Amino acid sequence: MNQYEIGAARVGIGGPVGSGKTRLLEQLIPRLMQREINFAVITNDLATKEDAERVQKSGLIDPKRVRAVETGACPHTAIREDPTLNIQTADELEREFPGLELILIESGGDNLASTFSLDLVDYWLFVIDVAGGDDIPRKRGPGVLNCDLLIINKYDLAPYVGVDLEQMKNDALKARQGKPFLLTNCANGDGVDAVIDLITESVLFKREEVI
Ligand SMILES: Nc1nc2c(ncn2[C@@H]2O[C@H](COP(=O)(O)OP(=O)(O)O)[C@@H](O)[C@H]2O)c(=O)[nH]1
Ligand SMILES: [Mg+2]
Repeated sequence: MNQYEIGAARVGIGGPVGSGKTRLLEQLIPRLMQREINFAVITNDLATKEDAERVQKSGLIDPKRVRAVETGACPHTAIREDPTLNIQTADELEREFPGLELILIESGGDNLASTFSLDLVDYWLFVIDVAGGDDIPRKRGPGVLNCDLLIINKYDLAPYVGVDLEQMKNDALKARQGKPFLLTNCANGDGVDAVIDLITESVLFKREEVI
């Protein structure tokens, strides 16, 4: 089996609207470049290509490596019930960029119940943010419980929204039952290297072992 038959590792990024998924992408991209990882990006939006255009125009990545999927009414449908559009787009990217190692797929912002189909991704992140409420980990939605890596973003905002970060970390620890979670500040990039380290360890190294 050669690397082209194996294909790229597909990594989903889900979570509520405004939690920082696109900002996380913008922080991941230069770091992935620096690590010389051959990657591409798919963004899902309801009825526009706004996130894809934002990433394309960022100057961080060859715009041809960024694709938009318009999901229509329900973002979770395109990542869970019928991920055909996303799978097709990922397959196209693999054909176009031989040797592609990683495809990041940003979901359209959805609620705490959204999860990714394992037909679409090998690994998925769920991004929540501190300003969205410190009770989110405690309430244990399927995203928080089932994702491979929970990201608690915007920790810089904790003092401004009266959130006790230690309590939030304890709740996350309990809810995750041994599965990982990380705190990030995607406004300035704090914590993002640790996100890449985990993705690399969990899916990229495994892929290399198969090749
Ligand atoms: N203060 C702060 N703002 C952030 C952080 N991450 C994202 N933002 C801001 O939150 C807003 C929503 O982020 P965006 O990435 O568009 O969210 P998405 O809807 O999940 O893709 C933007 O104005 C970001 O600049 C963070 O860690 N701290
Ligand atoms: Mg977005």
